[in-house]
Amino acid sequence: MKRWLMISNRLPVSKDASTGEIKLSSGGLVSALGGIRNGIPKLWIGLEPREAGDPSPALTGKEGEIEYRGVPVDVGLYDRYYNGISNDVLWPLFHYEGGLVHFNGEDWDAYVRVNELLADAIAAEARDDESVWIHDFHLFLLPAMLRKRKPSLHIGFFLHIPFPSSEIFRQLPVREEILQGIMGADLIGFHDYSYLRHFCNALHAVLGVGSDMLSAEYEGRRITLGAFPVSIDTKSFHNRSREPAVEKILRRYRQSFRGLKLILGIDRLDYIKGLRLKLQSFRELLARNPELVGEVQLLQIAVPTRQDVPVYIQLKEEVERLVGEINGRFGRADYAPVLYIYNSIPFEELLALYRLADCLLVSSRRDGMNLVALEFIAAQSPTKPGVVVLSEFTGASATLSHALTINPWDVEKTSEVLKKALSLSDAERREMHQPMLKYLMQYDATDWAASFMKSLEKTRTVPIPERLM
Ligand code: GDG
Repeated sequence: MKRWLMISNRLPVSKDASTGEIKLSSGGLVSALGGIRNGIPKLWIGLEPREAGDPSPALTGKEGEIEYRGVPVDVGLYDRYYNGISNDVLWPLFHYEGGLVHFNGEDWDAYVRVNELLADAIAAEARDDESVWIHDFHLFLLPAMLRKRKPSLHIGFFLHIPFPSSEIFRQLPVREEILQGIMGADLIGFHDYSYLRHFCNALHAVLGVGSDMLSAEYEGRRITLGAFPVSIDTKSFHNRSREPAVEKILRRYRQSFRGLKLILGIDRLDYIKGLRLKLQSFRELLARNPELVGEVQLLQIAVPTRQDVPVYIQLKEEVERLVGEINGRFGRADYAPVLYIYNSIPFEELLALYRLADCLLVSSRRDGMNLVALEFIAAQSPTKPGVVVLSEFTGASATLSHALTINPWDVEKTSEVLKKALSLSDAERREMHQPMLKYLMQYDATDWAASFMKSLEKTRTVPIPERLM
């Protein structure tokens, strides 16, 4: 059986510096790829930043079906590639936050070098004709670099974040390089057709390359394009959220949240997640509906991220000021409207909260997919499921057809949708939940990966006959 090589910025595991213990990392990519169970041997290659002179061997091992192998990279170089370009240029720009972009040529050189480092490591590891699946915006240059080193490989590239409007993308000083890098792939995939459309527009505007949303011709090759919305390991989420450990936590929570309707938010504390807008909508809900004061609570888990970066520090301050303001204005001695936790929580507690909540509120300003919405649906009880209120600026809103969608910038309207969500009957909740659960059961992370890889096997870049060029 042919092996799949999966490549991402980091490995799905990390080693605790003090104890040496290997731990599975959290985050969307690990959650999606870790959920693939199909018996095909997989090797996951990712970067392993380390101090100069660190003699320890690269991290290797196996986690479920996936074997993994680290590629050591100097921490200083990694920092420029990861923080300098990936997080300070590509992340904000691809999420429409052009004002937060800080481009610098030395960081870009590091981005190029790190992509080259991975290309060398993969070329040395991969056997002829194997399929290589490259993930995300950290590795935009890798497809072309790998093709140059090993043209026999089948190279797929999948973008986990949105591809922005070409009008935004064109701002990038390295726009040609990035598109040329991606176009080294045989198959290029996005979560959603709108992202694909933006990509095609950018190809045309920047490289003058035409495409029909299905394929594009470039340097004598035909490259396949497609939308492959990511999914989750639905059955596992569904079953694990009913395990005794989760039930036990849930009983405790039901006791402490007795008599309250619960709106749940689970987000990294990132500007793309729209936490300020979320809090403003919740404030509006209470201001317009005094009868809900004392009845409804927003429980927001804000997972720390990039804690030493000024824009994230400022975001945290503003979010916490708003939490304080809402609690000060609407709180009572025995009631805090917003319960705010600046920390990540253990997986069992996350599942118990999914089951406890009446409503999940996702207010992302932009979000490639948003797996939390999918996980929430998988965890619900079929008799009295919670309702998903979902920003239309997430990839998930295109697939979760029965969620209540919001424009998070429209704070008043969002508060009305929240009120509606909290007042739905059990029958109405079921009517919304059932088709979405069915969809996720029929199309899970394994199907997502299989559909991408099947397309990749089929596409083996067809050279375009000369008479058509
Ligand atoms: C990128 C794109 C796209 C969160 N808090 C806790 C926790 N989590 C887990 C969730 C979920 C994951 O983290 C977050 O998933 P997202 O989809 O929101 O996103 P990103 O990490 O930003 O990933 C995103 C994704 O790629 C996949 O393509 O959907 O749009 O940005 O799995 O459950 N897990 C635990 N405790 C927490 O406190 N245990």
